[in-house]
Amino acid sequence: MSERTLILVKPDAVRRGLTGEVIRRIEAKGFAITRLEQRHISRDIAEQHYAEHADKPFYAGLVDFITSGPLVAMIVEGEGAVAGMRQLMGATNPLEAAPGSIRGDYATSIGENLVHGSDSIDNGEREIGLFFPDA
Ligand code: DAT
Ligand code: MG
Repeated sequence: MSERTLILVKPDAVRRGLTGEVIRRIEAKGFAITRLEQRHISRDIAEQHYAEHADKPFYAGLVDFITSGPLVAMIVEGEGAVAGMRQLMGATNPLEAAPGSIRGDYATSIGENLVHGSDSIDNGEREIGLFFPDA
């Protein structure tokens, strides 16, 4: 079934010049990028995006980080796109992410792990509604 997922190239990846590499991997896999925009998000959007983590000790740092510079937001679509993008991204902790995944190949810090991808179809639709309300 074709699905939609929200992908973010986080500010660390934009700063490091890895936006093109992330896009290349998504395209090479065969998923479609149907919306793409670079933007610097507000704290309000960041807090809504990460609302499920509001009670975690890392939440304040997470909001600071995701608003620390421009990010690139995308809607990615395709068969199994939610789980497929999680595979391309690798585990949340880059030190545990498999080599060959984006986090496994390019990151070491759990706080600055380069990419976001929705973890379920429902969360994907919620996050797409937040970033691309007209999509
Ligand atoms: P994911 O981004 O793989 O979906 P998540 O939803 O559990 O992971 O957490 C959201 C982000 O919060 C994650 O990408 C990085 C940050 N984070 C998670 N666990 C953390 C921790 N133990 N310390 C610092 N930051 C953390
Ligand atoms: Mg998550």
